Amino acid sequence: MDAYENAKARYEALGVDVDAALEALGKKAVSIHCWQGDDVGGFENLGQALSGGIQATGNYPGKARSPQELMADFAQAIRLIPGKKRINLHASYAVTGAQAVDRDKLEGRHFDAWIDFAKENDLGIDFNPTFFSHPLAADTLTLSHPNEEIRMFWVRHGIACRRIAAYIAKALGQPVLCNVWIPDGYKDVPADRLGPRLRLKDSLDCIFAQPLEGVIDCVESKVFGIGVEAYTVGSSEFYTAYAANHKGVYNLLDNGHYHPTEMVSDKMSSMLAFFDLLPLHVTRPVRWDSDHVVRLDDELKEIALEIVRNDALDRVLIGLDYFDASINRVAAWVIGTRNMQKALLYALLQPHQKLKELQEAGRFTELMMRQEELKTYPFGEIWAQYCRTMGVPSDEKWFDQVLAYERDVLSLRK
Ligand code: RNT
Ligand code: ZN
Repeated sequence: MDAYENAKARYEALGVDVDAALEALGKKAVSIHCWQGDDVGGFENLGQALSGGIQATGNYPGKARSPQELMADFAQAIRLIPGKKRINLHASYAVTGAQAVDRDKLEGRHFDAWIDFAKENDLGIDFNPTFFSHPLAADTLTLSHPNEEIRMFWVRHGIACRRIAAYIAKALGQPVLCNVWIPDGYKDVPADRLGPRLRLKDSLDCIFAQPLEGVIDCVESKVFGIGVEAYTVGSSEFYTAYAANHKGVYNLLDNGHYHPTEMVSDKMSSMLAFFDLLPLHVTRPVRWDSDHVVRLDDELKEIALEIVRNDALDRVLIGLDYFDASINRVAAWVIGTRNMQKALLYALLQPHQKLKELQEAGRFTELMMRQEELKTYPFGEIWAQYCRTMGVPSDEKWFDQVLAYERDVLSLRK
């Protein structure tokens, strides 16, 4: 018996349907963020450093400097990633040619190049308004800004972006997730916490006023950012309550956006109990919201387990969100995305019904024993088989292609 058949037989002895697991994995799209390719730079040439309390550190050579380069790099990455993929765009990646278009004036047509790219590469698209790296976001205040003119500029940006998302959804014939994350907050102890939150509430009401076909709206909370350590307007409670009170607006969980001992894997079921959809930003926080490349670590597996064991593959919208400028950026995409998929497969290969029954029956010794034994089941052989059937390298050999791409393309960028 070959290694795959052998591995399959071991899972089947537990009652796991391996073919069904592979089929489910092949159907589940992962939304890959475009911004790993250029350190969240975008194409606007506003002369703005990355702002909003987030940071990409490192200076590995070869980052994409234009839409053409970013698309080529992304296309190279997805050749090495099995299964269904989406691309997650930010408004700052508009392709406007020689003409500069300010954020509140952006239109769907400025994303035509991305729509073509998505069609050529069989990708879905997700979208994000960009509330940072802009002169009017210099105070780290946007939708909660006390200055009405500035606040309304950002409201117009939010509305423009939802229209863009609807335009893309129509062009692709499938829904687009449109995610609002704002950096707003204060460095030090505020004198008024409620005022900014009421302004944010009003801004969101304006942005979401019109229902738009094909758009799935969501809001992303955060605990703190660099330079805004004391107070974040869009906190977890704020957005959870906002989404609960606005049908059609969902609460996105980014697993870098909580205190380090809080686990998103533990929050997901609470969201699933009240919302039909749950969007995620999967990242890897190292001591803070550092957005390191996603590794196949315990929390990633636990997140995947929550998706699978709650039968929520269709309800949880998986997006990645990290940006590491210290390593090859194409490799960063491939490593992180393959890890997300590996975690899903790991979760799909567990006898969940049996494990739940052990919990219900209070048989915790056996439950622990089984959970631990499962960790050393021959999951790698099943993953390799999945990659082979999807026509991508099944092991570290994919890296040869990244090295060749670095030699022939990335290293020529000066
Ligand atoms: C920031 C949020 C947000 C951004 C991207 C670029 O802390 O996680 O999602 O990372 O929109
Ligand atoms: Zn995020």
